[in-house]
Parts: sequence; structure tokens; C-alpha cells
Amino acid sequence: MNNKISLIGVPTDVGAGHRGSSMGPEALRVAGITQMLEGMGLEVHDMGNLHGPANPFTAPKDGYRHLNEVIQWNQLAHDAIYAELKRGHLPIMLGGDHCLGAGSISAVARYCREQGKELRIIWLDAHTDFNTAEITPSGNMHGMPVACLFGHGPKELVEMSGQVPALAAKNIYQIGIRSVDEGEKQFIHQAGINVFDMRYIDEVGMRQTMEKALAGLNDNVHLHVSFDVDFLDPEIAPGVGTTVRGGPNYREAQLCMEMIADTGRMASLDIVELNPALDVRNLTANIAVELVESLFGKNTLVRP
Ligand code: 4U7
Ligand code: MN
Ligand code: MN
Ligand code: MN
Repeated sequence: MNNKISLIGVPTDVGAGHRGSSMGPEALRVAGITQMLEGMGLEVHDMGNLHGPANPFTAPKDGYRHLNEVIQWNQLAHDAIYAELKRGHLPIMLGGDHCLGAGSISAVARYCREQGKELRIIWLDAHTDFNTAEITPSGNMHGMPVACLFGHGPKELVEMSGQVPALAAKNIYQIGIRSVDEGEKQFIHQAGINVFDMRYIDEVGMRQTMEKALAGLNDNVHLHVSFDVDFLDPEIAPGVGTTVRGGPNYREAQLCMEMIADTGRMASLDIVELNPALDVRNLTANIAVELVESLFGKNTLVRP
């Protein structure tokens, strides 16, 4: 794996219904993300935080809340992540709410297209994030990035990667899903996306789920992980705006991360939706950092 890491803080909550995920980047730093990565022998470049528009905290208009602010922040994230990929670093986006998935993954898709690489996204989340202005129950754009990447949404986000749609169904596997809105269900089905929901994980276990999601990787695959912290069960990760009970426990989440690490293919990462205003003594940030350590290959024993 690439040993040059770039941390990019993107302090937004413009896509969320609760204020506070804009404090996520600093909470991850306070939880020691840099020291943890350095301790694993990696070279860490903390690029600091991007600067974008403030949160006006206004009501949704035509199905979107804060559309202009969301577009501006996503363009900034896209440009910063693309620049780090271009110079051969592994970018870690410290969110910020998950509306940033549109810009982040657009940058990765653009880079993969240019390099002739195949892209596989592992989307760890309680939610599918496949809403559109027509079907959203909230207008919150952190519930829409996947729809944008599949060509449904505001032009600026849909076209950000330089190709519409930015993704095809075979590029993405969603894991941990347990909250899908009525309109989203139909859409996800039509798009043909691979969704491993909690029922599936309960029935076959995390091991077989991840074996499927990671099957067929080769040297030419760029693996991107989009880690929405609400993927985790709220009992271990209360510091998020949109908790849904019945998520992976610590051990299941750790196995998921370890199996991704074992592939040696991860080349970019988003950590999003951490909300320090709703956390308890930075617990959720600490757990996120521990799990990211597993994602980068922390092993208890020497394994074959
Ligand atoms: B997250 C929701 F209605 N689906 O659209 C919506 F349940 O990035 C939640 O996954 C979206 O945290 C959650 O508002 C977005 C809701
Ligand atoms: Mn999400
Ligand atoms: Mn979520
Ligand atoms: Mn959320």
C-alpha cells in the first residue's frame, strides 16, 4: 500500500440536518489520527482544513437544503483530493457530512479514468444515500451523494467527475445498510447496486459479506472506502446526527476493516458524519481512529 498519506479536513455540516459535523476534522486530530498513522510507519501530510461557505441553516428550496453551499464545498473537496491523488498520495478526507461523498468520489473516478484503473467503492453506512430532490424526506444533501454519482441530482454535482454517470453499479458495494427511504428503495433496485444490508450480514456474517464485496480485486483496482461513522451501532458510536439501531458491533466492524486491509488495495478514504457536538468525551472519534488503524493493517498477531 501507498505509504504517503494526505489528510484533508473538510469542515462542513451544510448537507446535514444537525449542526456539528463541521467539527469532525478537529475531533479526529484530537483523537490522534496523525500519530496513529505515523505509528504504523506511514508518512503523514496534514494539509489542514479547506475553507468554504458558512452554514446559513435555512429551509430546503425545491428539494435541496443549502444547494449552493453544498456545490461549493464539493468542488473544493474534489479539487483538493484530485491534487493529492495526482501527486501519488493516499488522500484521507476528514469530514464533514456525507454530501462530500459526491465531490470526493468524483475526484477518485476522474483519477481512475485518467490512469486506466478500475474503481471499487466500499460504502460503509446505515443509509444508501440515494435520495433525489423529488423523493427526499428531508432535503438534506448528505442523503444524496450516491444518486448524484449515478447521474441523478444537480448538474454541478452530477458532472463533477467529467463523466455522467460517474459510477456504474459494478463499482460500488454498500455494507451495513438499515435505513432506506421508500423512494430510495425503488431507485436502488433499478440502479442494480450491490447492497449488503444488516439482515444479510446477520444471516451470513461479516466474513462472507466482505468476501463478496472484495471478490475479484486485482492489481489494477483502486479501492476507495467511504466510511460514514453511522455505519457503526450507536451503542459504540453515539456521536453522529443520524443514528440507526442495529448496526455492526465493534468486533464486526473491526473484521470488516481488517479484511479491507488484507487486500492491500485501499487507495483513498473518506471519514464522514462524525458529529462531536453529539459525542461523549470524543468516544466516537476515538473509535473511528481505532477502526481506521485496523483499516491500515493493524494486526494482533503476525498472520500469514
Ligand atoms: B447519511 C435520510 F430520511 N435518508 O435523506 C435523509 F432517513 O450521510 C437520512 O447516510 C440521510 O448520514 C442520512 O434525510 C445521510 C432520512
Ligand atoms: Mn452517509
Ligand atoms: Mn449514514
Ligand atoms: Mn448521518
